[in-house]
Amino acid sequence: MTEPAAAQATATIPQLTHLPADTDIDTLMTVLRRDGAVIVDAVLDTATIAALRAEVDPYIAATPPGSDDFTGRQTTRTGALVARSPATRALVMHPLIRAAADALLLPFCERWQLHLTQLIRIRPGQPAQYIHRDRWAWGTHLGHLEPQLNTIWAVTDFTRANGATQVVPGSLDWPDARRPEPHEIGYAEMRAGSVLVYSGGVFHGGGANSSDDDRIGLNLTYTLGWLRQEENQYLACPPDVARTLPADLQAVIGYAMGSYALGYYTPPLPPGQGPEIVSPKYALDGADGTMSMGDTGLLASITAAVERA
Ligand SMILES: O=C(O)CCC(=O)C(=O)O
Repeated sequence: MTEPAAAQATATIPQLTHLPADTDIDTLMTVLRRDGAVIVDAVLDTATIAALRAEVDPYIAATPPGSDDFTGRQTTRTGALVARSPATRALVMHPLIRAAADALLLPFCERWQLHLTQLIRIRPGQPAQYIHRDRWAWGTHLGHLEPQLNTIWAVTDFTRANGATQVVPGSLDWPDARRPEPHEIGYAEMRAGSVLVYSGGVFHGGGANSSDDDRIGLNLTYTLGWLRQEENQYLACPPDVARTLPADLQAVIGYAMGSYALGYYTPPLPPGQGPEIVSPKYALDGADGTMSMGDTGLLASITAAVERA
């Protein structure tokens, strides 16, 4: 018997791989490297999501929609979440995501860093977003190295109807100019508390929301320590706020050297009243005013890499 056209179309939609919350990192990386994206189910419980929403909902409610088609005229994007939302901080530092960032990004840098924090609320009536690669934030200058690890935490359920992220599994090695056919596009359908993990190279975009409800995702992304961050963390989380954070989070948002010589500063004080050439960490604790571009471990790491090359 011939299947109706609608059933055939459904059958050919690519499916994203779902892994359990206790997945090991090797399994996650195998799928991520193959498909460019993977969903880890049920990582957060309802109490954690409720605590997050209590912090961020007032900011989301006050955020106006985008003013162009890419950001979405029926989509709101709310940032500065490290500063605004303590519950977000635990997700930025989630052990599974940090392990994935180590595996994906450390081959190309001495340190990785936070790239952006953004609550993306896709509202009813929002059409599907242009399918793109997030690595195009840096244009097409980066060749084939992997610059970015991305997550979207499902704050609400993600369904095909309410705007689940469109993802093209297996598109990592596509030329930039290739456009996906409808049958090549999958949908990151997942329950609230799950997380879509995807690379900077996979083709994807926000989905169309044909439902009556908002779809809310918490986009937390990471990049190589030597690249410009998409959300300027020094303005979004200035020293007075960053000073109150744990040291490992301070370093991840950027208050650390990106490599031996990347990111130092000199406090612009009168002659003799402050140090010269110190790590940005000095702006938080003033602890080590010794003139140094970075720590000797970073210098040794670069020297060893140069000698191997
Ligand atoms: O919200 C989503 O599902 C994806 C959004 C996205 O890819 C973007 O805004 O760059």
